[in-house]
Amino acid sequence: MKQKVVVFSQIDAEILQRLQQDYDVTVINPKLGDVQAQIQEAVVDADGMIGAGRVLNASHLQSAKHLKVISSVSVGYDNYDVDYLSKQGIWLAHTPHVLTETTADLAFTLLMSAAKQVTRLDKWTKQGHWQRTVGSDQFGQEIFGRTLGVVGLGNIGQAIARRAFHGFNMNILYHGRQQRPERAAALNARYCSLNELLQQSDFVVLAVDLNADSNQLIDAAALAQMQKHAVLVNISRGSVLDETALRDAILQRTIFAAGLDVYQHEPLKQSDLFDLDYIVTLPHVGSATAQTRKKMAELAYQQLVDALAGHQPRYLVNSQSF
Ligand code: 8YV
Repeated sequence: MKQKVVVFSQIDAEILQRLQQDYDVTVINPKLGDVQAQIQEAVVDADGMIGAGRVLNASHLQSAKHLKVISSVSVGYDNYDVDYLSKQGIWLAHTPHVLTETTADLAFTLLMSAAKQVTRLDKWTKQGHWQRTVGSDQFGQEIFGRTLGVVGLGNIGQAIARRAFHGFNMNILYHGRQQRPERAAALNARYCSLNELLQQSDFVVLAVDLNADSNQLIDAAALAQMQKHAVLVNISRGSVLDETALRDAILQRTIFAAGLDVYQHEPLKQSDLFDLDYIVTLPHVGSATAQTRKKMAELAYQQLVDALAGHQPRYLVNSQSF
């Protein structure tokens, strides 16, 4: 009898086909109505789950009596109740490393777009406002040789800092729950308090995991520490940043601009952030290239297969043995 797998979000078509060859697959389909109810029903005799971007906690999984593994097609795992999964002896696998460079590229794209006001000036030019040599209203910010503050020198934060250090000769500051001396040394990076980072940085990039310590970390008080020419970039999770406080800071011009790829509520169909020209908004596309999403799906597939065969997946969030 085939093991049962629940696919709880859209995944790569070729990977889905492979799963359907070897497992009894149920695909959760939002078009069929209440997703939570579909998941609660589908997991009753499920052995494994694969997908991303959905909250999965006790209320979704309490009927799952045979579940061995959730293989997430993501590096972030704040949408899962990890403690609950561990107590139930359910492995949670995720997909680090394969998306690091792609996401760092996107972060730097946001940094440069916000610094040089690409989206605002593109709109300005196409609307025919370019009547004479540009003035200070069209000026951007210097990047080369300036100071980058990375909040969270994890794999992605380190990759962003590498781009800044080697590509733009930037001075690197970083903050996080722990110091990373081996990573810092290669970048001539200096660990400092969050306040010092906010006060000293020309660019602040949020690259932390979302957890109890980082939730709403960048609030009005934090933003008030930043310099008027400073740029904030968020590619971590939306809840790390107080979006209302950011809106106020941009309107009051206490910071220059921001680049956002993640939001407190996603997908973001409408927001009062959208009418602010000094904020560049992207739709959570940090890892969104065909190549990287394929690598993520392949890795998540392999970790699911390994777990269902009784082998510990390579990248476990809750790596302790059960
Ligand atoms: C995922 C991400 O595509 O990997 C992550 O943590 O944020 C993205 O790369 C997204 O989480 C899927 O919903």
